[in-house]
Amino acid sequence: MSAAPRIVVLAGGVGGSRFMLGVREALRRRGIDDTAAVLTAVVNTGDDLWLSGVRLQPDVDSITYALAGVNDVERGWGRTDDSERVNRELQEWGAGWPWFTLGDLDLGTHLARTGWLRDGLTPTQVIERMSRRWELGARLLPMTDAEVDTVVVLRDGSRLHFQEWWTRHRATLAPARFENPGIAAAAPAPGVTDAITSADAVLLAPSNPVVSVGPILAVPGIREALGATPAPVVGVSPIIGGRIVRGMADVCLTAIGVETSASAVATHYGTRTAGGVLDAWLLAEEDAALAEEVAGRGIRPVVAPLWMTDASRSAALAETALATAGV
Ligand code: FO1
Repeated sequence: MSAAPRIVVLAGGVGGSRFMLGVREALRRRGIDDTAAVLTAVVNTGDDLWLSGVRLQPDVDSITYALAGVNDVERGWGRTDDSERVNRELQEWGAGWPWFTLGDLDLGTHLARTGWLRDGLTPTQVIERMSRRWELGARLLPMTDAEVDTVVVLRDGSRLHFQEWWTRHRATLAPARFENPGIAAAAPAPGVTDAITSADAVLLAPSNPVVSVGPILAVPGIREALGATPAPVVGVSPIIGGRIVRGMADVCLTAIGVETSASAVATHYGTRTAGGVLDAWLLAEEDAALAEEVAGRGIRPVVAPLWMTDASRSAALAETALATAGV
């Protein structure tokens, strides 16, 4: 392929950020300077929430901050070198959630976003505007402009926002299911289906299959675009050696009846030849024994090192994903 390949990544927060950094770096190593012209992330917005009058988009912000190099790498969310003066003041007022920290710099992002939303800009337009501040080297699109924040329904029928379940209860309350109210009537954000159907490769980041990639696939039209695209669709397992890499995805998988294994997640996504979304699946070397099972589901297994512990490993993984897609 002579022209730079057009790549679409379906992405959640931490796994999505690291993988996007890897794909951007892999493209740069191929001599592609204007990566923003060819690399698009379709980002989960199911984690979004309103808090203290501002709109938060955790996965969008994680990816933006990571690509800008201003993210708090250790914590996995928010800005590096942030302070919490405003947060303490909010606590004094009894506003917001005592278990949920809003950093001062991060709050600047939420205030700017909320102001523009109130001015009538769509989330897509706000993200486009926010992407201009830094050289991100990628185009970020929300999966949808509709508000479809994830609700966790517990076994006793009570309902709570995903962020309360995740950050306050650390996913210890057994969920019966996850819902995204309004998603059945939501549309993909402008540009999403076009990006997928005109891509040369579509990659599923190693993000939470249930609450990150799940909501993206649940937006009517996105699955169809994945089914229709001539581009190969390659997924990266978020499970390494039978364990989740970080976060509490295992609880989410158990809730929807999927085992925490690289092959079970591939089976959950399914093969494109039978209404699923995958052509190929990258498994960790630790899970090489599961490759045959994945192949048996009609998905091409590719065994590769999956740990994204530094920029060079992330780039190598991204290069393997691109090569698997034939670009
Ligand atoms: N995660 C936490 O565990 N505790 C927090 O106080 C917290 C604050 C926070 C603020 C802004 C933001 O964008 C993300 C934040 N996160 C926090 C991360 C977030 O809750 C989740 O890790 C993701 O939504 C899951 O992908």
